[in-house]
Amino acid sequence: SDKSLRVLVDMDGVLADFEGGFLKKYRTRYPEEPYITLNDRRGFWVSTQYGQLRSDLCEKAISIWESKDFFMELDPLPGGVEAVKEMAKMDNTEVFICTSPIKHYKHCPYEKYAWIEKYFGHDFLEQVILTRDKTLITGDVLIDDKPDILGVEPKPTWEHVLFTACHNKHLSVSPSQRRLLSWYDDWRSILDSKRK
Ligand code: UMP
Repeated sequence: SDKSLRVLVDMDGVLADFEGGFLKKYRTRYPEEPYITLNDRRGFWVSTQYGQLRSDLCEKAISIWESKDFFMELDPLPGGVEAVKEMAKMDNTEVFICTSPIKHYKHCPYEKYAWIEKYFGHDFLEQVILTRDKTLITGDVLIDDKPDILGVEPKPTWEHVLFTACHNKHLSVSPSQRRLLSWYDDWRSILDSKRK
């Protein structure tokens, strides 16, 4: 068992509190508009559910994460930074943060690097993968809160472990799909089960 395990860890909704940060800034910027509590969130796309609430709220939602400082000011999710640091120190374990930037590129890619530098340090920027297609990235495990991770590669190398989030907690996933309920759940066992 000297072969390295490669773990890909998603950022928004797994390490950084995208949903909480969104709701706080949306309510501050649009105090008179209706909103969706985290408990009532369904579906990965915030903009889709806001658009269903009222059609003009789709673009108002988008305006929040397209704003300067949105990604930079996201709070870390409980236990995530500590877990990734511990993982990165384990023998035979490579960790990469694998995250999809929005196409409005003015702030998001810069702020994602700055966030990772702030919480993990400058050297950890070596571990960052920005891609809109995670199926192209080779790894043993991908820890991600998006239920359907699709792209041009029909057979990705990784096993997708679904990280529980407000928008996916009610989903009944296929029996073969494993979940990580939070960073206080047993991520070490998931990694050990993949070691060769
Ligand atoms: N995002 C949207 N619209 C939404 C919700 C999220 O564009 O309704 C963005 C935020 C992240 C990206 O930049 O999508 C999701 O990236 P991953 O978590 O899949 O890496």
